[in-house]
Amino acid sequence: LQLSLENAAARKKPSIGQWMEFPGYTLAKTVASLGEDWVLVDCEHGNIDDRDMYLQVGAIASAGVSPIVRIPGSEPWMVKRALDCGAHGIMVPMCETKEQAEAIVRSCKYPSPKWPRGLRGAGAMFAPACFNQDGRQYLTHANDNVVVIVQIESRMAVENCEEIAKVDGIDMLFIGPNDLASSMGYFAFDHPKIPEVQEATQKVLDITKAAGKYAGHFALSAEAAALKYKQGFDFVNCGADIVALTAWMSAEMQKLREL
Ligand code: 3PY
Repeated sequence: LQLSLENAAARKKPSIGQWMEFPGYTLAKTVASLGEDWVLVDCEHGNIDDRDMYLQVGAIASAGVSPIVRIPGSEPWMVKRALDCGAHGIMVPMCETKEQAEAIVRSCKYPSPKWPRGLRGAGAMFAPACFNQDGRQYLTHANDNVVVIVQIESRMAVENCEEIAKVDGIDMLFIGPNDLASSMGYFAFDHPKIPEVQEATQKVLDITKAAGKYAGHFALSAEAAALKYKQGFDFVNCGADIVALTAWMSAEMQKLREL
């Protein structure tokens, strides 16, 4: 079991994912039973600590779905914890330069002939089970199997995205449209209707594809995700647990008030 974007492309179907902000094993297991290709555990903005990250990543993998972890920053120890618990992919917020992207790749790779400057320590005790592998198989294949995703979500990142996309070991550039709009001086939630944000989004998509890398985008509904897939993105979530819960509960209460 591992996230295979190539398979998704060959099936001519986008890879479909969900996004988790809440903590907990049972919730992760429930969310991961809905037929996704991947579920993202958001340790940047979610209420998810190190212990819950371990539980949720294990729950998602045991449901046959690829767990992706968004870490809070880009410190090597954050990368280490997320990969050691068994994430199939890691998402790092706010990558703005080629140097930052190179440092992230070093943190993700075990030292090897291809990655002599890899920094990852060899003690992943729990990750092999999340790949249905033993420890030796995991250590042998992790450098190739783990998907390394950096977020492009500032004006500076857009300016530098060609250099970032070319960094060996970066597999995907993922646009955070809310932060991108904020960094350009707009209200974050207005991003779909801001021409400057949309031009930057198209530029990042074109450059990412030209570099032979995958492109991802954040979305919170099927309609928004479909627009991004049609535009050419490979990897888009179509919701988030807290958004689903609050929208459903408030709609039901509203209905009840009107009955
Ligand atoms: C953004 O929209 O800025 C994101 O990073 C998604 O959470």
